[in-house]
Amino acid sequence: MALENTLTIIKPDAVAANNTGNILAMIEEAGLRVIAAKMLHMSDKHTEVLYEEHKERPFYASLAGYMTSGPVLVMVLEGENAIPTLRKIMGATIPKDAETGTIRNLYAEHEQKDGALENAIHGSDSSASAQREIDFFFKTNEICPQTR
Ligand code: FUP
Repeated sequence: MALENTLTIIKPDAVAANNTGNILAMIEEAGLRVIAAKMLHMSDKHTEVLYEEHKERPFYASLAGYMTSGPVLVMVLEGENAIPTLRKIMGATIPKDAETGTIRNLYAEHEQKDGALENAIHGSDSSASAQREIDFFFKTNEICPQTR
């Protein structure tokens, strides 16, 4: 078991639907701890950096429109195997394929709107991505690891 940090974003659809607390409860129940948090309205630049690997994909424009459509809650989570633990409770990228009881199954729209896939939550997919994403959204002194 390894103590890891990962980055999560509660996306604009889930914030707008007032599901922030429900999703946070699932994150905490999974044994993950919030060690940094901020609400922000993502810009096109934020989206480009977060989703740099998707920049050339046909869905990028709808993804950027979605991610900049409303405020998000960005957090650093700490826990044993935090990266796969979060990915497991998120469920599959496409909400209608997400396993029953996962965050995307419970809190994301199962039908795509205007081609945009709105799936409630982001979680880093590897330790390299987690480090890159945490460094992009947070300064070192904004991260508060557990001390008691
Ligand atoms: P995930 O790691 O589960 O967030 O999935 P990806 O990195 O593959 O996708 C990132 C985001 O791109 C998704 F959250 C939604 C969007 N996307 C689409 O809109 N259409 C697709 O076909 C794939 C991804």
